[in-house]
Amino acid sequence: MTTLELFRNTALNTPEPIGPRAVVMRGYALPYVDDLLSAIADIVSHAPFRNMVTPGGFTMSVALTNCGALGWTTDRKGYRYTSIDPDTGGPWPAMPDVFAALASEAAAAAGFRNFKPDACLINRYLPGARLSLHQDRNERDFNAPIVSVSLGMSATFLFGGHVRSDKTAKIPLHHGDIAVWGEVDRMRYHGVMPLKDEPHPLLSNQRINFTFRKAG
Ligand code: MD3
Ligand code: FE
Repeated sequence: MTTLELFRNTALNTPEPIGPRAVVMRGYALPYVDDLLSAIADIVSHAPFRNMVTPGGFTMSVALTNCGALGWTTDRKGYRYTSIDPDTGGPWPAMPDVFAALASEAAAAAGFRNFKPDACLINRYLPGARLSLHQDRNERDFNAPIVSVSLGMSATFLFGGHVRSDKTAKIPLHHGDIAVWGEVDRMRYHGVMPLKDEPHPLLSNQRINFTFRKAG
């Protein structure tokens, strides 16, 4: 085994703490990439990515869709979870078994037992897209963790504190990385810096991020 393989293998098995109850697991999703991408293709064929409008009237640079019983949406009336896709008028596509299994396994590896997400928000970033500093506070259950899977182009994740003006740490997120956070880290402010145009071999000029939540 080469040094690089040893290093990668170590990184894969050792969660990297970014907060008291927040970790990044480098490459954790790599064995699932093919399954994840074919599942996404199916989801997007039923519920396409779209750029939603915020309550303040701005169109988001990140395009999104959802799968699972509940999906996160925004419009001029506010942010919320709905069981109906406002664009299709039908339910969001079901959460594929491979998604739920990976989310639950990653949560357990980070010390959160019995995580059963009912919502998966899928974000798509093209070069220049960003996510400004925010808290995830539309879920009904703040006791459950959130699991995030990154695919495609790398991004710089901003990890802040409990007040918007708190200093932020910059954490690179690469293809295959999984982040898990809960408890004392659950309400931290966070965001994503504008994506650089550095194409990925598998996903070209896209970054896709899934966040698994217990929303209902
Ligand atoms: C939050 N998505 O959809 S998840 C979102 O990459 C969202 O698309 C981002 O924020 C994205 O609401 C970031 C990654 C993440 C990782 C660790 C965290 C968010 C975190 C720790 C505490 C709070
Ligand atoms: Fe968020």
